[in-house]
Amino acid sequence: MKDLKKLIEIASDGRIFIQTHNYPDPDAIASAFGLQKLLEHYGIKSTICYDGTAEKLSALTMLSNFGIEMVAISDITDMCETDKIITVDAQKYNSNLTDLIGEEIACIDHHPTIFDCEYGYRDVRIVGACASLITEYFIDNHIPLERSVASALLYGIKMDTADFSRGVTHLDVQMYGKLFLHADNDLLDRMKINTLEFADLKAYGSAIESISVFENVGYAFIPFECPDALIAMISDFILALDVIEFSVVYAKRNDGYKFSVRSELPEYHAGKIIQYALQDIGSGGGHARMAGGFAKLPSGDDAYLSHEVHNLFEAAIQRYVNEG
Ligand SMILES: [Mn+2]
Repeated sequence: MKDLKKLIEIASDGRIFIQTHNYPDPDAIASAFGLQKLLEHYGIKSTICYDGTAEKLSALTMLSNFGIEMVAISDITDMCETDKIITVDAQKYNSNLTDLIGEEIACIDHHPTIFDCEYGYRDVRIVGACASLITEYFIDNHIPLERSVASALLYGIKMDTADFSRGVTHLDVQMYGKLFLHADNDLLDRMKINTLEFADLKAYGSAIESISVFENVGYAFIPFECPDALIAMISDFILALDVIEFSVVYAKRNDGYKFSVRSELPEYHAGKIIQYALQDIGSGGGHARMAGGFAKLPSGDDAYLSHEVHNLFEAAIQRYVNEG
C-alpha cells in the first residue's frame, strides 16, 4: 500500500533507476516522470530507463512536450548489482519487463499480479492508470505539481483509460480533477487529436484485412513487427466494431507473437482468458477489460496460425466461463 515515507527511505541510498515496461506507453512514461519528480522533491536523483523502443508518436511527443528524459537500456553500460530499480506500470517477472542486473526494490503498478515478487516497497492497486497512483502521492503529501508533470500525468490517465471509458475508478476521476487545475489543457487537447501516424495505417490495413469474427469474438493478425502501443490501439479499434465484444490482436515478433486482448463483457475477463490461452506457450495477463501477452506459436501459414489462435482462445473462454 501507499506509504511515501517508506518509499523515500528505501530509495535514499544507492543509484536509483525507474524502469517502465518495455515499449513504454504514455501511462508508463507519465508515471516514471512523475515518480522521478516526486523523488527529486526529496533530493533523490534517478534515471528513467526502458527496453524496447518508445517510438510511438504519442510517446515521443510526451518526451519533447514535457521535457522528459529516458534512457534506453542498451545505452546503459554501467548498471551493477548494487543499483536499485523501481518498476512503474509493470512488475518483475512479467514478459513485458526485461530483468536487469540491478535490484528491484520497489514496484508501483496498477496491473493485477501474475507472478508474485518480494519488494522492499510495493504499491499495486487496480485503477485505470498508474499515473493516478503517482498523482495521489503528490496530492496527499501536498507536493507542488509543476505544469509539465501535471500535464504528463493527466495525459497518461486519459490515454490508459481511453478518455475515461475503460477501467476507470473513483481515484482516476479524483486525480483528474486535481491535475486539471495545474495542467496545460490546450496542449493536451492538441496531443489527443494527433495520435495516429502515417506508418500506423499499414498495421491497421493488414489487421483489417485479416479480421475474422466468431460469434462476438474478433481476431486480427499483423504479420510484421510493430510497437505494443500500436497493437493495443488496433485491439481497441477492432473492439469498436458493433458485432465484436471481445478482440484478440496478435503481431509477429522475431522470437514469437505479441498479443493484445480487449473485452467489453463483464463475463469475459480479458486478463484471465489470455492467461489461460497462452499459459503453455508463453504468458499473458492483465485487467478485466484490457490485457496483453507474449507466446510462441507453432510454425505454419497465416491460415494455420489463425486457426491455432482461435482454438486457444475459444478453449480459454470456455474454461473461464465454466469456472464461473
Ligand atoms: Mn498503465
